[in-house]
Amino acid sequence: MNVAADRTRGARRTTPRRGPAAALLSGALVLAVLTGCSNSEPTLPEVTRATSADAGVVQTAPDGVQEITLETGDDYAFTPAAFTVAPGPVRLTVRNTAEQLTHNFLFTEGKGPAQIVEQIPFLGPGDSKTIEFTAGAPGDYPFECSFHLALGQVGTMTVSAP
Ligand SMILES: [Cu+2]
Repeated sequence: MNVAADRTRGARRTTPRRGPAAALLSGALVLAVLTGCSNSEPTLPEVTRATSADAGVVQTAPDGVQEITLETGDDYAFTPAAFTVAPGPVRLTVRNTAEQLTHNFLFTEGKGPAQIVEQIPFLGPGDSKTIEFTAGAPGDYPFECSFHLALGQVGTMTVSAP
């Protein structure tokens, strides 16, 4: 325990008891502060999540498959929201570091040059799931978390030209 804390405890011990008037006054101050706070507009959680170093890095596994890991959390974002792979097999992991939010991952229907049907239908807090698919025609493949599509949880996978 540090010295400052000890000093505070000592001071509290020697403080004379306050009367009911003082208690009422401090209660009124607390109310005033709370009322002040309630004026602020509700906002979406900030993206303060720290992303792991491996997120978004496309690597080739020993079996020759391209691997990439995306992260999401207690916000409405994929990190990174954009990445590029070469045509060929892809092993994509989505890691949900959230304590509260459940997400999913799917390629947006009817948007890319071809439909990639593999998806992660449900990714609970703390879960990490992997799908494998083949990246075919070059172009941009939009993906989304359909639970939070309205909150802008989307991204784009680009398949480069061969
Ligand atoms: Cu989501």
